[in-house]
Amino acid sequence: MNILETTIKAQELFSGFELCRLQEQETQVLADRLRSRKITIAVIGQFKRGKTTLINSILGSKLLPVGIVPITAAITRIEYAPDAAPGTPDAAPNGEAAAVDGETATATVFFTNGLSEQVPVSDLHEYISEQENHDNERGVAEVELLTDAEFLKGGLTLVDTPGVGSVHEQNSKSAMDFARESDGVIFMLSVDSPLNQIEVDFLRKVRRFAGKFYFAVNKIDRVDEDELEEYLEYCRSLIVGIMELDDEEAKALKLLPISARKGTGVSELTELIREDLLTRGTEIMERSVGLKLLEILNNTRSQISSYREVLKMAPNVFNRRFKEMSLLLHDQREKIDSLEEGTYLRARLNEEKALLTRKVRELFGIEYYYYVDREDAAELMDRDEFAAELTAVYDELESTINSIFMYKEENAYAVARRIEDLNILIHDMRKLTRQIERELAAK
Ligand SMILES: Nc1nc2c(ncn2[C@@H]2O[C@H](COP(=O)(O)OP(=O)(O)OP(=O)(O)O)[C@@H](O)[C@H]2O)c(=O)[nH]1
Ligand SMILES: [Mg+2]
Repeated sequence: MNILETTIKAQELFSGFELCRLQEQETQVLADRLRSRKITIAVIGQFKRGKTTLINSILGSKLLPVGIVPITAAITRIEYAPDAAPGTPDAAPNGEAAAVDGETATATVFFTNGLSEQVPVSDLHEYISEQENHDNERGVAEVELLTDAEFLKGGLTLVDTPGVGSVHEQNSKSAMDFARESDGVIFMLSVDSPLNQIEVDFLRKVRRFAGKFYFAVNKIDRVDEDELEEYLEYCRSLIVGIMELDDEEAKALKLLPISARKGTGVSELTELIREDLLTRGTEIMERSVGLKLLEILNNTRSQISSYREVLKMAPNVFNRRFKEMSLLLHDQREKIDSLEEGTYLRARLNEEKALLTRKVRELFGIEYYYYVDREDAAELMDRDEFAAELTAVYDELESTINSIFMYKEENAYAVARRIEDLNILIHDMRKLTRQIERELAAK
């Protein structure tokens, strides 16, 4: 069996369980990614290391805002589109990439409530930068930028992320969340600061999901050659330890000295990535999907175990929480009638789903999944339609909770049978976990 087949197998297993809809969806996304062969590489690192400057340098134009204070507050995905030519940059006197007109590249801002908006690239800073979108008050979930940069041709998505450890990191999807969605990571260090604990902790966690790491050491224009050598040696030994590299892997570890601002070393980095994608793109992708599948299986096992605990929950505790959930659903239903026509009701529906997801997690420790429709979020919906959809959402949750309730009420036999089913699911997931571990080890 290969990774794709194992992923499909996991998806089939999840599809048989109402409780595993989220996992079914996640494994579907993984399988689609493997089939599409589109690779995502995220630039990650502490704030102010020069991540955004590097991306601008790779794209050959100053599309994204950079600065001396923490800037990037939202995930920005950059993809190739042949028609989105961002104009010809003029030469800039200070050696930095020049600003471009920006009106011809296409940028779309996706908001957390599911709405989205096309904005001129020259206005992107209003959504991406921490100063202008303080504490993400605009509710930006993600930004998508389409440009015709040569490097992205062939299906590579490059992603700019907020600095790890910045006070603003938690505002939207964090770099860590995004690392889960990437196949490769360019990890940015810079010579003006030693590797610190936040970076060490981050690397330890993120090495569990990324199929490939590139370590870039930025701002080399600030030091002389000897200082650079010393810094590289220092980083190398730390990284070998953090990533638990064996002798062979340690020998192959490359640290890429660059100056994102001046452009030094950037083409060596892009060449290396291009070469890897050409010669071992599939392997990188499979490794990354395999690692993520492993993560999903492990998390789900613990989650299903907690669902099993709900079934075993003492009747008085369960009844209290069941009542609280029923009351919440009842109150929410009451509010439907007072909603005004003309607001973005579909976005409102998404907000309601998020609230219920949070509540179910809080009360029962179960991850309840709703599909949030971004595509349609901006479509106007009339009030009756909205009321019907929202009622359906409430009904569905109520019936799930009721079915747990019934299992608990019915008789000891039904509960035991249900627990038995879950044991089988856990057993099958263990088997798949071992399978995927074998496949990864063979790579
Ligand atoms: N000297 C020097 N400065 C650089 C270099 N690359 C970036 N900088 C500067 O470092 C500062 C931070 O750059 P950004 O690209 O905004 O850094 P970032 O990692 O994206 O920061 P956050 O988005 O806040 O996480 C800016 O003032 C840049 O001009 C470089 O190669 N050399
Ligand atoms: Mg940045």
